[in-house]
Amino acid sequence: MAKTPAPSKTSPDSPGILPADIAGADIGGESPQKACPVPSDADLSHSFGEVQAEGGDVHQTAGGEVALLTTSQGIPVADDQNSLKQGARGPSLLEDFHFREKMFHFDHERIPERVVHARGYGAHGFFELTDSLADVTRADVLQRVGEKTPAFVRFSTVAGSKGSPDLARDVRGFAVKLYTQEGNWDIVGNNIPVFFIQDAIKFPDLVHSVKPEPDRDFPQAQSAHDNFWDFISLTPESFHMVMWQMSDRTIPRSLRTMEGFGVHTFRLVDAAGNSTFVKFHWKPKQGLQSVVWNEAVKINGADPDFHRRDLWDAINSGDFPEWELGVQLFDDAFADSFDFDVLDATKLIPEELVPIRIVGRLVLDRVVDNFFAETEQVAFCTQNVPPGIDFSNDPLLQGRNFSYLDTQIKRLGGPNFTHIPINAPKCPMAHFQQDGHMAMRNPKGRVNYEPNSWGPSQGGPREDPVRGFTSFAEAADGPKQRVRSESFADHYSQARQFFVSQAPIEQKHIADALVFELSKVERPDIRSRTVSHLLNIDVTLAATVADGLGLPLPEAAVAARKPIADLPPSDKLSIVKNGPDNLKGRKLGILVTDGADADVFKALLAAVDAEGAVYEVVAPKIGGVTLSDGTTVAAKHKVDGGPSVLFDVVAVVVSAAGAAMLARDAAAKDFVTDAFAHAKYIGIGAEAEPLFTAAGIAETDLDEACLPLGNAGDAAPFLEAAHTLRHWPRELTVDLDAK
Ligand code: HDD
Repeated sequence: MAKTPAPSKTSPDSPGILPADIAGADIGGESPQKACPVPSDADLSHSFGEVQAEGGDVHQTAGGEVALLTTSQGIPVADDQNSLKQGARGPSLLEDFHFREKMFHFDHERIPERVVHARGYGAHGFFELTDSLADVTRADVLQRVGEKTPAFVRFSTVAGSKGSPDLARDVRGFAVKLYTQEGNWDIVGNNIPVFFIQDAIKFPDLVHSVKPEPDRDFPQAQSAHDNFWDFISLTPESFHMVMWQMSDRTIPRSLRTMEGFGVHTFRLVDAAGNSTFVKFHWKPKQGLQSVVWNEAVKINGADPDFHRRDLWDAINSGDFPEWELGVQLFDDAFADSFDFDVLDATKLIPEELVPIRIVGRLVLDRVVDNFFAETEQVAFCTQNVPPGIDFSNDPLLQGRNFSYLDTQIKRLGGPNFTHIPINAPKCPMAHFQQDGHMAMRNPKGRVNYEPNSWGPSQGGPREDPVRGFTSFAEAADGPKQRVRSESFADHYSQARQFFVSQAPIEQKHIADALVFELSKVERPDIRSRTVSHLLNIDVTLAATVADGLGLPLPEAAVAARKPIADLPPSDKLSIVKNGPDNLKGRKLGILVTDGADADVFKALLAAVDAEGAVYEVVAPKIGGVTLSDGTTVAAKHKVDGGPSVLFDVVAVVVSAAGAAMLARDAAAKDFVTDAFAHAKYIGIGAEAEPLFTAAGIAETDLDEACLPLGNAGDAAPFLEAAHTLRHWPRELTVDLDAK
């Protein structure tokens, strides 16, 4: 008879959490004051305490009191390591309700990802009003200066799946939910103030074209393919947005360094029913900043979570990102006199024409407790507006108002998604809606209809014609027809205005991006048709792109409206002209080896601190290095795990032996060649030269953004010089397209 092995068990008490002080080094591998807090025992017992409060029992272990593990029916679990079997080596038993329940729940863990904006990252915060808009709206949230309203924001890419990389060239969603005292207000915007299409009926086509092609299911998170450019080149109205998409706006350095826009024209409505048109803007206090394309491609490999990690780290270190809320207010007279239709979402109103009034600030100061519960389940709907805010007739907005509610029902499984805490209003609410899947908030009593005659105490809520939402009484009349208004017909003038508003280096990036994208398009006729539109925007741009593709210059596309206007440049449309002038919140990467100059290293840390910046140490071994004075420094990254693309500014502080060793290491050479190619400020320690030489950067290549770090006194001036973040003239010397 075969021997039956003894049943084995592993301890359910091993928590798998490492002690917080595991590094044991003198100096940490990253800015110590910025490090994410490691959960303490107290934090953990707190969260277990909450589970316990929901009905869990407690259980004594060697480590103290913990919550008792139960099934979701509350039945205490004795063994969560082994399924129930007929004998130790026998068949598993259907009777094992604990196994079946656990597996059933796991099998149903996923919900459909969003059809667009699937990859996103959210955080909590607040909105504070700094200038009352009581003069133009009755909206409660916009009345009292100094009042804070809880907020949740979700940033996203559009085309990629939930697991796609953060640095895809893509529009970023910027969706804000304000939990006002008169209901939730969702401003579901993007980081670009215009959109590809004018009518919502084209949205499924636009999205189908940019998503992976249906037969092969690639490319993922890319617009660089035939279907997208086929659709775009047949949709002239998209070309203004295409200019933005091909600019560095779609490869932001951080979610914290992007603007947000409500895009559409909305209405503010006062108590007397008067309406003022409004466009919403979020202006980052951190300044605008983007990466360059070659960097974006490499960041996607080095850290596909670059943006979410950045936001998480910033908030957890107390560096709370902040945006100002700006409004452009205008009346019918302006709308009538404006060159474009304010209902056309492919157009913006330049700030020079209607200045922005700053009325509030949005601060993100708390990360989520649970990604799924909050970021994944949050449901934004453009239709969520409180009394005092209303829609315009923009046909894109009108269509969105249907789509968002509809999609949430599918995605979150039923009409009760407003019962999920992240979606529930934080003000009182009462209505007669009832039942449905997963109803969590169930009214008591007999009455579930109105009117009823059960009196104030039993009869339930009643409407209030004064406090309640009333739509702006806009008169509308006209034949039913499927038409596009003539006033939407100018597709190129603002595209041209955007292009001429860019700094020369930004114009070069737009041309490079177009060449890159179209070089991935297989059909020459699609490339050519795209360039035919560019000819209506800027002849030099079109010629540069055609040349970059090796394509004969086609005829210009026929414009629906002529002449194409030569609008004045608007500096606010450029990133470079609106960038930061300091290093606050920026990251220095310091490449070190054993024996590196301790004085320089410590002076760098002090300078980083003074700048309000952060640093991370990159070293040959993750265990760290010993500096010239014997101080040990833990590394945050091993050299090949910490490429320079992860940093805004880099410094190389190495010993002579260290430089000689790194000069033979491909990843270390990439560290400096990439930093150089991406026009970054580089601090060069006294012994570092052999690494640069080995990387192909000769002494004669070094420019004014390659600064010496010969002694401790060089550290602060180096970081001071780096305030502009990039030395753009260098790009023209390292890029073949520019030569
Ligand atoms: Fe949309 C999601 C922004 C046009 C239909 N959209 C979605 C999100 C943002 C935007 C930020 C993600 C929200 C989140 O984080 O959960 N969408 C925009 C902007 C648009 C726009 C700024 C143009 C001005 N969208 C648009 C149109 C339609 C949709 C024209 C359909 C008629 N959008 C959706 C959607 C999504 C969505 C299918 C997918 C997931 C979701 O709503 O919750 O309903």
